[in-house]
Amino acid sequence: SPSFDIGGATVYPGFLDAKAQHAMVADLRDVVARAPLFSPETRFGKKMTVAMTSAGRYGWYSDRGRGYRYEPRHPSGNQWPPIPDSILAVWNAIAADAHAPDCCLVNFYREGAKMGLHQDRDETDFAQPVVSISLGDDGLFRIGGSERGGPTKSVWLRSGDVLVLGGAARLAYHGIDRIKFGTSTLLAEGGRINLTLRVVD
Ligand code: MD3
Ligand code: FE
Repeated sequence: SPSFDIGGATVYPGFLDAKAQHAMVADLRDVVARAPLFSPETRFGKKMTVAMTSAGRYGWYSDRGRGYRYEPRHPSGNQWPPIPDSILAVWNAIAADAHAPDCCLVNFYREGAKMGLHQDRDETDFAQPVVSISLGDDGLFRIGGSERGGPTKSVWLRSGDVLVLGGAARLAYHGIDRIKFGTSTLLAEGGRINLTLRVVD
């Protein structure tokens, strides 16, 4: 399917059909059963509005004081569950030449949740891309350059869309300004899921 560029990122609209999306949601229900969603606190002790969990060798974690980092275990003390094959298949279709991902961060946006502009730079090799998969309600994605305060562009990400962040876009500032709650029937409970596949180390 045709792709387009936004701020150096490549968007593949409708990369996943309805059947593939439902299969992925079923796999994610197993991930969340083994590694329950939690809302991390920033370094400053402010609770994030997005609920998260992870799959893979590493998971993303943050708490007051120490801030953002990757951890080999869920806060329960258990290892993160493996990344489901349905999700790895997207990486293999789009980023086959890159290293294998060792983290799939699962972001769950309930009504009113958002994510401020930030860079992802806790990984060791910025030559490795990040692949993002959107499921459920529409989300307004914003991307700028590699310096804070520069111009930004926005695009609505819809269920089944896939985004690849490579090259200069890998260090771009980006975030989710808002979601349009109730725009998709994929999730019975409503809301938006974003998966990001990453190479941590
Ligand atoms: C650009 N997630 O988890 S996905 C994140 O929709 C994150 O939940 C957003 O930003 C979400 O860190 C945006 C698109 C995305 C993901 C990773 C990137 C864009 C990116 C890494 C580098 C540059
Ligand atoms: Fe990010």
